[in-house]
Amino acid sequence: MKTTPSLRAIAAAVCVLALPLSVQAQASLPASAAATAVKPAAATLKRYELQTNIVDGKMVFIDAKGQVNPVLAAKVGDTVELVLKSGEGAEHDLLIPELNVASAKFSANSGSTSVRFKVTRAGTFTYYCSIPGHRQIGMEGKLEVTGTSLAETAAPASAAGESSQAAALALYTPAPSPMRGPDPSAVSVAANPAQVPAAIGARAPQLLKYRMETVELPGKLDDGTSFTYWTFNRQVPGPMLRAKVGDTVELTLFNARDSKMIHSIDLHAVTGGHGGGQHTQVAPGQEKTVTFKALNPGLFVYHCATPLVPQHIAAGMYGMILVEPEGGLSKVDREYYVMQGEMYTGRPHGAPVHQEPNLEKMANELPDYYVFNGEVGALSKTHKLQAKVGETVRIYFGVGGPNKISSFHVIGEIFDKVYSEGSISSPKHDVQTTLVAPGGATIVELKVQHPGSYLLVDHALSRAGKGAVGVLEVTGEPVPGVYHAGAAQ
Ligand SMILES: [Cu+2]
Repeated sequence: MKTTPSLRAIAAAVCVLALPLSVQAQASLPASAAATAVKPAAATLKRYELQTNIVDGKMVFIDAKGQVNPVLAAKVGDTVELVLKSGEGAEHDLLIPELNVASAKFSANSGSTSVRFKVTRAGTFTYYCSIPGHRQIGMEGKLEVTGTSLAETAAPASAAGESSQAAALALYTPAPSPMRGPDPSAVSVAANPAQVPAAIGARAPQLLKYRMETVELPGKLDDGTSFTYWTFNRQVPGPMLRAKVGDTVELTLFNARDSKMIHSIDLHAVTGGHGGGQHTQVAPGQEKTVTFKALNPGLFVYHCATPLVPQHIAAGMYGMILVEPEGGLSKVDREYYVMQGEMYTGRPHGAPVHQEPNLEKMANELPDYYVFNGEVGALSKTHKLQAKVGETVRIYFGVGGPNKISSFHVIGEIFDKVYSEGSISSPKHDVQTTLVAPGGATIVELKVQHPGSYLLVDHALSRAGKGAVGVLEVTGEPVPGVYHAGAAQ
């Protein structure tokens, strides 16, 4: 088993405790009494210390001996105490639904927690972490209870089936959280679409160094509605990265100290290592670095690749990297950076609350919101796109998703050029609407020839009512003959 240095340090720190620790819970009886007493139940306190950590890319529980997801043992009548600590810092809990056991949530910030329960049933029970995705990526083990189930508390056979069903449901349905009003500290997380790195053009390959920070923060989803976003650099989408084919990119990902989750990055421009996702699973307060060569030109999506991946994406963890071809792209007057995503919330669209993610809706692909640049109004109120008549506008457009295809369209304009699927080698011309896959991108270019407000939409137009609307504001004098209201002159 490969262990990280931090894991070894943790194991060293706790290995002085011989575990499981068996403590006589009953006061010992005098010898004479013991000889004549009715056989007492050998009730003991079984104490286990479990730390969480990441081992070989999996999230696990580790006991004091370094055993991963250890089998815990107890006898009917025992009291079991589990002392739980977050080794890598992220938030977790421990559930044994069949025994009605649930710990409080614990993280580096909360410190350790413990849960104590008396075992009344024999059998093999599963313990696991109920944070979405954590069980699937490894956080589960067994509790084996020997002896005879106590008659008065033994569950009927059907109850076992019901409780395992409940456990399965718990996987996708986090405990309901009380409804609360919009978070007053929520800020705008909308990325400014005009923040596009400068063109690179013709030059020799270089080493580029990027550093990004994953931050969880309350953001404004809409007027009067907030949401806890998970972001790259406090914005949605994360910053646009720009490189040239042949460049080597060194990318460091730092996860903010106050994060509750592990985060990571998978860039679709990367060959190997799950796009970087394999080697960037980073715990709160830590950082990791990967280096890759930009082998293929194109516009590529990046996203967090930590389970539950669609949950991390739906919370805002996506962005794009442009890899310019040899010689760069043609010159245009303006460049913009726009991404579409959809969000699944506990309350309906428009509810004046702090919205919580709803994983059941996510599993069923029934979003409440569709957004450009992270929030409702990001590109129609906060950051409108601007251009002047006669200019050529290039839009780098991607879909974070996690699930929905975009039918990208600009009302009242025609794309003169479309680099379909972000592939730069052979553009299409004269396109009305272009399909963009989740985890995909496109580059569109349009020469604007008439003043006005042009709407950016997903032409699955019900989605405009759920937030997916942007504005390209074109100013200047109309070009004669292009368009006018009324009869021909
Ligand atoms: Cu993440």
